[in-house]
Amino acid sequence: MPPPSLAIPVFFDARQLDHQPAVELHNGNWSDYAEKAARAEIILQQFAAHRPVRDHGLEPILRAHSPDYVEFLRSAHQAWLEAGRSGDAIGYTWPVIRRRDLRLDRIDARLGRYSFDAATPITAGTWSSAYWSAQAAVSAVAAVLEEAQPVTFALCRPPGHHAGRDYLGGYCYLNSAAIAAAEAAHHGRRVAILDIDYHHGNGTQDIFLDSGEVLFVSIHADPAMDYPFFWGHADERGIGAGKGKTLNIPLPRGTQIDAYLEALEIACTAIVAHRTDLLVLSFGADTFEDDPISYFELREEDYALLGSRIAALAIPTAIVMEGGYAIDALGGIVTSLLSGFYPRGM
Ligand code: Q9C
Ligand code: ZN
Repeated sequence: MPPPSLAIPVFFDARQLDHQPAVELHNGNWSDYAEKAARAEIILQQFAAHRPVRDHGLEPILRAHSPDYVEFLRSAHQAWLEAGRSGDAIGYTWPVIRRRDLRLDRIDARLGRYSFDAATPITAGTWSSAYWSAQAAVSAVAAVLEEAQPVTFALCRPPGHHAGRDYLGGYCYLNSAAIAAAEAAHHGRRVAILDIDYHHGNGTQDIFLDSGEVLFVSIHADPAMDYPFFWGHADERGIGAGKGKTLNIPLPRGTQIDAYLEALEIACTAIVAHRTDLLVLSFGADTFEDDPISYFELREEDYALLGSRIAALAIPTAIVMEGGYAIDALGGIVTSLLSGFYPRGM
């Protein structure tokens, strides 16, 4: 049997490595930026080959993000330099009080308007990396739609699931999973997103919260304890046409594979009930026991169990990489997950 790397198409573009912030604000200190380019390089080493990412342009991105936010992201670092600043652009004032739609020019005002945290700097290479990360996800969905691939893997980096329609945060700029899901929905598929990153995918949830177009199911650390705190609670179930199309399953710190699989069972039931015919899996490897910023206790071999349970749904699946910061372990974790999908028998 060939290794999964030969069976599952992998999408990655080298421009995704351009984005390399120096530091982030972590628990009150400036510390080394955790979302390193090396994360992608170490995962890539697991595969004999990867497929070129096709440029689908701005159209799929604009299904999930507002035009003014996209324009901000493209131009923000240049505007930062033109304001006489150096290094990475980062906001420091957020309009949380009676927020009004003011169109301000000052770069610091725009950074506050279009972000929700201070852990997500914009560098000269950020737009290029986020753009190609999103295109990798669209390419992975296109291979499912056009080639009837049962499972594809977009090696997205920077990640995307914290980014909303008009804001960045949590190391995320463009929401690759949401963009991929909207692309599939645009092609008439019934789409669900299953988000199994350690952190709640608040951006993805927010993009689809009131639309009903896409089912969003997330298993994550209880936001009462962990980032992003303000979203991901069990009572968030969707709004208006989206009522019942958001399902959050928060779990306590210290969660191990048995309890995790019980949550996954509930998630799978919802995905089947939605009559999903295309699944986007937002995959974070930060549920790993040795992740430096997270507190679940999954072992490398557990990811094969997650993969095989999701594969047993027998729903064509585009996997989109999200977080995971135990860099040396990432290759083994991704290989373990994909081994659960292979062979697929569809
Ligand atoms: N002291 C993803 O896994 N860090 N993003 C906050 C905590 C933000 C994680 C600082 C963590 C974001 C995609
Ligand atoms: Zn995460």
